[in-house]
Amino acid sequence: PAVTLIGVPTDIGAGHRGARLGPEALRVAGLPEALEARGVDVRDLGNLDGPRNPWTAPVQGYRHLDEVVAWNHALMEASYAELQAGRMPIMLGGDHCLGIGSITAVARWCREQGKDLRVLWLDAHSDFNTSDVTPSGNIHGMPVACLCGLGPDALTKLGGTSPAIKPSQMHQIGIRSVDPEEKRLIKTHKVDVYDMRYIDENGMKRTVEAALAGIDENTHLHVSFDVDFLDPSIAPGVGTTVPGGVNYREAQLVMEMIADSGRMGSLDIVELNPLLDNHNSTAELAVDLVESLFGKSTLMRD
Ligand code: DIR
Ligand code: MN
Ligand code: MN
Ligand code: MN
Repeated sequence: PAVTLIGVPTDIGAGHRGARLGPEALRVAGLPEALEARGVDVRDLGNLDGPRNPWTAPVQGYRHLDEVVAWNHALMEASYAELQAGRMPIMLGGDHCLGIGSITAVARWCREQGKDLRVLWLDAHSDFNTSDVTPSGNIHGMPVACLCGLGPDALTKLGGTSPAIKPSQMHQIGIRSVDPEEKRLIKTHKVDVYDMRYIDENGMKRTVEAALAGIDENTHLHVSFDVDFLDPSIAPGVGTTVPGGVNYREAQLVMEMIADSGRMGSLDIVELNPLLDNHNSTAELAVDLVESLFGKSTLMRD
């Protein structure tokens, strides 16, 4: 496989500053070398450019909307160009508002290629807020709603057509923090959510099987990995830790099962905040998990 790393050094959509350092922390943790060791052809595009974070208050329910649009626009173009070139884009975030640009690019490409896009959203949060219901105005809490057509035109129509995806294409695992009105939206739009209770009751194996049910050779699987999916005890380096998260073994199983599916075509790694990390250990864990996504497992299996 051929991948392209796209660094997007911004925390423009987040409630804490520091995720702008995520791309470099992932490189320092050895991400390019780890992929190369798996036999992957790696190209590192370096970091995209975009506006600085003005750190201002929300305006009509959105913080930094213009800057969020600018970053996502740049990312969408870069991601789409890599897909066109036959390479798998791996977006190194940056906060999760960048999922809008990343997935809009993938959705557009899949539409043109006649591929079925499915998104696996690994996160503690559903990220389905809108400007009317957001408790914070932080756009990293809104990307899934934007992708499904709920949000400002500048974000919902980033790729021309809106919505970029249907809620039925979105499958979320690890969820344990959803705001009250966001919960209502998730139910209304019937997003497929496997929350922590589902995982506790059914185990991670059955959870991933359910989230991947029905995929075939024509499926393009986009994995959007918010590092706060993981339990804070193993992944402290994120801005919004939520207790009761996915443990190391469960995380490794998810990644290995995705690798076994053979269908992953694009990946986001977001919300890593090195300023809150313990000597880059969260970045190192993320690199471990990406190795699993690319087929590393303890034993030889076929
Ligand atoms: C909260 C926190 N739901 C919000 N969201 C996220 O502000 O919308 N934290 N995504 O990572
Ligand atoms: Mn998120
Ligand atoms: Mn999150
Ligand atoms: Mn579905």
